[in-house]
Amino acid sequence: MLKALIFDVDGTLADTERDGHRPAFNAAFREYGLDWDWDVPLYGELLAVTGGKERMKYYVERFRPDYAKPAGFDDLVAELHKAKTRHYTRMLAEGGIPLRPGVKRLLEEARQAGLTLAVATTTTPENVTALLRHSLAQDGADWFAVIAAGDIVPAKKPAPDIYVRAMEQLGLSAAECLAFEDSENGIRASRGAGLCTIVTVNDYTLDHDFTGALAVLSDLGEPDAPFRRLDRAGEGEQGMVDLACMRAWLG
Ligand code: XBP
Ligand code: MG
Repeated sequence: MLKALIFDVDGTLADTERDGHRPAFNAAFREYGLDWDWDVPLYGELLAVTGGKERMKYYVERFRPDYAKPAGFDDLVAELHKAKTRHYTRMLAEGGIPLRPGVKRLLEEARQAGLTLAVATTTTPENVTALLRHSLAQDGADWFAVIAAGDIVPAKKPAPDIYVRAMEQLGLSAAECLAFEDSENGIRASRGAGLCTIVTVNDYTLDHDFTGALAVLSDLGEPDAPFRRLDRAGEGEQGMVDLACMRAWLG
């Protein structure tokens, strides 16, 4: 019995990584006088690690053996991350990043049908509320009964913890929820929490392993621009993810 939809944010609700988080990181690096610059392909590699602070540390370890870490490096990373969040939320407020095809339509339909909406993401809570306010609706954050985000669980995706936390807060079991993800780390987290998962891919995640997905799609689809189904079970299928479609896939 489907009662709630739980959404990942980055890459799933909107294509925030390449033209949102990435330039926001670079702006923070410039602000702090660092010569770090994350271009589009490098950022794709860095996405292997979820969480902005964790990603910066991974970059230094893996790509900058020349960089001499100062004493209090963790504090510097925390400061850089605050600056990055400031740049990112400003970018959203200034022009925003549009929601992906079908997202607003599905959220509206689900609300009208009385389904509960939730978020389970690695990103910082301010980033989620800014995206929902500027790209969904002024009261967009209020559409969601639960926003589970950022550091509230120590183990980030691919660990299932953030989904487990969201379901605890919803008071629902995995059988009553459906997850939406865009990445391999994301589906490992949602499947690890026992959730059926619909995947919408993006340029960074096209080649990821989505074993166990209910369906892998180009996007959620709109009436005049249907999704293309990419997984073997339904390859070639076209349509629009709505309640009837989700229920049919869930059987
Ligand atoms: C999102 C992330 C985040 C964002 C940056 O992953 O990996 O790290 O890139 O957010 P997911 P912060 O979509 O799987 O939740 O800088 O706020 O951590
Ligand atoms: Mg994602």
